[in-house]
Amino acid sequence: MNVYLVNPSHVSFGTSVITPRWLYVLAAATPASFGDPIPVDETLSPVDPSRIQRGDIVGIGIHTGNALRGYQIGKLARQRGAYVIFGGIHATLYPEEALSLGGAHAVVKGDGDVVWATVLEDCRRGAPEPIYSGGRVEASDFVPARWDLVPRNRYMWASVQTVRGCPKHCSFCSVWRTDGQHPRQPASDMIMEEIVQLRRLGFRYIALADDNFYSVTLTDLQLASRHGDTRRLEELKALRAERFELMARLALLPSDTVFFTQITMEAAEDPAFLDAMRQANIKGALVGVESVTPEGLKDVYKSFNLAGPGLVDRLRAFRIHDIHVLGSFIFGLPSDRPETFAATAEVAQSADLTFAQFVTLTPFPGTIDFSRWEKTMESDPRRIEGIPLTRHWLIPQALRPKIFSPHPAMSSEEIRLRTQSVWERFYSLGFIWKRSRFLKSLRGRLTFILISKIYRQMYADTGIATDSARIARSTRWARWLAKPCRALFSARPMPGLQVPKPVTIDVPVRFLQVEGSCHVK
Ligand code: B12
Ligand code: SF4
Repeated sequence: MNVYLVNPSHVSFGTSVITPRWLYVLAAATPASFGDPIPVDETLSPVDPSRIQRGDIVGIGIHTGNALRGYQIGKLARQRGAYVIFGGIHATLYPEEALSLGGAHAVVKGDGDVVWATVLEDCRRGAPEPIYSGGRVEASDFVPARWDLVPRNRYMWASVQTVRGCPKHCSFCSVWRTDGQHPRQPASDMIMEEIVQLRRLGFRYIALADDNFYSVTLTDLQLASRHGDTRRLEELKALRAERFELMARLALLPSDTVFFTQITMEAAEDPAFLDAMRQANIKGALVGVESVTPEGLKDVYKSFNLAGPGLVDRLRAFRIHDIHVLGSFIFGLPSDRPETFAATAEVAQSADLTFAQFVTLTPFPGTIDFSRWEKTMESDPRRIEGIPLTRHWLIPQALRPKIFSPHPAMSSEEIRLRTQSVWERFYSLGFIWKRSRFLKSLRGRLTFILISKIYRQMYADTGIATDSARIARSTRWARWLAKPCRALFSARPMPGLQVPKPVTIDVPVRFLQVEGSCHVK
């Protein structure tokens, strides 16, 4: 009996950007008595159904974008007599769908780290339950990934997680609802062991698959202090101290290690934190800028971001600390107007961003935006292949429309075209060349141009492309460039590398003026 873990994708490139972390976490959560699970990442190559035998167990992890392909695989595997188990964010939100359309015997809702072993045992007994609640496991129960099973020389970046959950509540995001608002940070020992294992294997680019690396803000500390909430204050200070301790240990790794994370722009308030990031070789971060207007920020419940000149200063603060920013912007917010596009392009250009992405507001399941949109669509009779637009992920890929939230002042086509023109402008040769000036050598600058163009091209699939011809063109382009690009990211394996020892640190804390007294030390 084999255990297969399948990451579905309708396109395969032979090579991929980031390791799908869940594959290697669930592999590690598989008890030894089941043997080594077989990870299959379809972004590399499609699953071969003929290898699946009666009695095998096939675990399939889905997000909304790859759910339909996951269901195809589930049905195929079930026809071949395997037990089929679904998990992942989409299965967590729509367990019934995987059971009725994906051939699932069982669905795991939430984290798989702990419950996976029970599911496997139940399958072995021939009695899986339809639904398992994995819940939100404590950070101390996070399972470190089994990187010994990762195929060699296929990925540019590996992925390690240092925090699950985010205290914010942005309207377009499902993370705070599924992963919760309490940051769960595993001990630095586990994180360091994984990273060292990856360096031993020849990875030096590591994406931190974090929801929000800046888990505690100075405002959080200030509020807890002001409310006299000592317990909360101590908890927050401990979380903050853990961040600094982790970063101090990351700084002890070989200096050519490159980390990339996701973070709110609030971190710009905290130079000590940015300094620690620089020392830890966190060279880049995705920052959700979302909107350059106060109204836009309000639309998405993100008023903790800044707009106007303060915004440019905040973004530049990262660059001043040598942290490159991938700025993420959303178009199609209710308060957006035609002039918002040019204003956004201007900010993206003047804020020293290294890369930027411009996405259109998409109502993802599990979000506040989705619930609202679903309600407004109740009376919409439109169907594609009999499927209502509110279940767009079930529409075959070739016919699937790009979903736009209805806008009070612009048509979807206008939003699409204007978004496209901002992409074209930001990634025009002249602007990329200008942005590459932080690199000294001509070779470095030319490589930067190549990477910028690849990024822009690859993004066409998940970002703004709407017609299948364009997606096919982008896919061909990306496939052609993927291999040479991967070579840029490969590194010499370091089999002898040891895990840096724990460090004791003094957590730098700016004194906060709280109604005349300084509470936080
Ligand atoms: C890192 C990350 C990325 C990275 C890397 C993706 C990759 N290849 O791994 C990048 C930046 C490339 C990325 C891109 C995108 N992402 Co993303 N990403 C994340 C993030 C922050 C962490 C994912 C992760 O690795 N977690 C660590 C692993 C261990 O956790 P996990 O995947 O949840 O798996 C656990 C459980 O779900 C469960 N489980 C998972 N699978 C299975 C399977 C079985 C059988 C079982 C039993 C259990 C199980 O057990 C696991 C261990 O507990 C999540 C947020 C989140 N908190 O999930 C968003 C998230 C998954 N991304 C999201 C989105 C929207 C995207 C994009 C579409 C963004 C865009 N507009 O382009 C693209 C899509 C890319 C693609 N085609 O896959 C959404 C998905 C929403 C949805 N309903 O589908 C999320 C939830 C963020 C959000 N804002 O809401 N992403
Ligand atoms: S978008 Fe970012 S900051 Fe907002 S809730 Fe999601 S993870 Fe948190």
